[in-house]
Amino acid sequence: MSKYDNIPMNPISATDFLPREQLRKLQFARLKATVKNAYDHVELFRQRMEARNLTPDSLQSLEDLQKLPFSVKNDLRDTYPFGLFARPRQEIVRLHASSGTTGKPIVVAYTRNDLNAWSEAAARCLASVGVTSADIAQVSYGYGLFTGGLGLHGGFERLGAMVVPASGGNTERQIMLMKDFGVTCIACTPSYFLHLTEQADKLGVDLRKLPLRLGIFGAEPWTPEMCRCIEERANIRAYDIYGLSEIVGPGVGCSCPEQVGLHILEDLFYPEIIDPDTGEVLPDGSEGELVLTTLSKEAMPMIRYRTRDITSIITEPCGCGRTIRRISKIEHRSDDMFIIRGVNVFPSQIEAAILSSEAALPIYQIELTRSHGLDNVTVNIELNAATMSDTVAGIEAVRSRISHAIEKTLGIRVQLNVLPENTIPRSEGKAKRVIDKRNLSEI
Ligand code: DLL
Repeated sequence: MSKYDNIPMNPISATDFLPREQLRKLQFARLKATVKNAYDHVELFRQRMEARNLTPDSLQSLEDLQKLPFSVKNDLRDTYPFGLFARPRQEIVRLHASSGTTGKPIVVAYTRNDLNAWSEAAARCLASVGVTSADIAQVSYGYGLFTGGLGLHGGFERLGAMVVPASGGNTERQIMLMKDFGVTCIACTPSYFLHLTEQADKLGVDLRKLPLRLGIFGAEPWTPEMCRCIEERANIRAYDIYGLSEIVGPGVGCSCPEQVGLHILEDLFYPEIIDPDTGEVLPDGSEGELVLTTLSKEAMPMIRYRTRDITSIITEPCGCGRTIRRISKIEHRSDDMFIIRGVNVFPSQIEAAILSSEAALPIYQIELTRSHGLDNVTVNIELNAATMSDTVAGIEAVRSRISHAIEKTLGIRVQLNVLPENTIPRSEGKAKRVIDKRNLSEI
């Protein structure tokens, strides 16, 4: 039986399969309308284009997009709260916001058409992994200003699935709902799902025996090793969904049953990969920073938005037949990286190493400290009852195995602390992997 036998084709997916030439025509028409909307209604975009002697008519082909200036997260902060809106207040029907690290959140807006387009985008993502109206879908992303809850909710409803709007938290109740309602599909962060599996074990609920068959995980970087760990623990297929508030929320792209990379809904979001240092556009296949341009947003068009997410465009056609291109799994952001003794380190490398060495749950936190101008990294990893040994020698053996795996991956030795169960705080949303205790003014 092929992995597509259980996935009926939904008419909503038609655009995923457009011939490339037709798709490019659609993209260009939408790009022109988007740039005109931004130029006519958003002062920041108009000023930046004028500074380069550009008008919307300067766009003669899709490639001309490269002439336009980038936008960045600070543009949303500098124009807080409503400075990037391209539509009058009366046409805006929803706001979302994403908490920044520097106090004020960034605010994003949607017209009625934007909300419809968003739920359709989320629905296309869900349809591509086989969600149908027969599914019972628990949405355990937070509802509220965060786009996760309401975004996935809209997608599932658009497909006609029966939605359980559980929101994040109250883990015991989540498990009860899953069991009592016969939930077939769950949407939450991968780290929260891992926590759900842990709690289910404690409550004596065997997730593997429930009707749960697939998970829609995203909102944070996670490794293929973590994906396999989740799939085995709950006997489900774990799919990856990507998005960011500035562009729309969840629904920018999603994996498919092939589970290699994520298809970007290219008719709605135009992807480019750039060198994060020079801003130069890189050819397909090269790793760099993902830049996205919205092609249908009315309330808040975004032109060449630098996401800080590191990925590459996959050029090979996908076995699922979709013509919209894929990006490789996003395992890190350009601002996630830290440099330890001259070596560039991403938290995801540590996660992969932990999971390659032990059958332990990847519950870990990375602590950065600085002394005498040198950065140090300490990895705290929690072992559960099954992996934790009763003897000091046993614990030391586990510690040494993980430590070696990390050293092999990073090429440097790090301090590793093995902690007992339940010492690292669990998150209901995005996991906080790195605690940065460095005083960065100390050099
Ligand atoms: O996290 C939107 C979302 C909600 C996506 C639910 C998927 C599911 P923000 O809070 O604005 O929006 O955070 C966006 O999260 O730039 C990435 O760094 C990271 N991210 C989102 N999805 C993924 C993913 C939502 N599948 C930021 N893999 C993005 C890796 C992801 N990182």
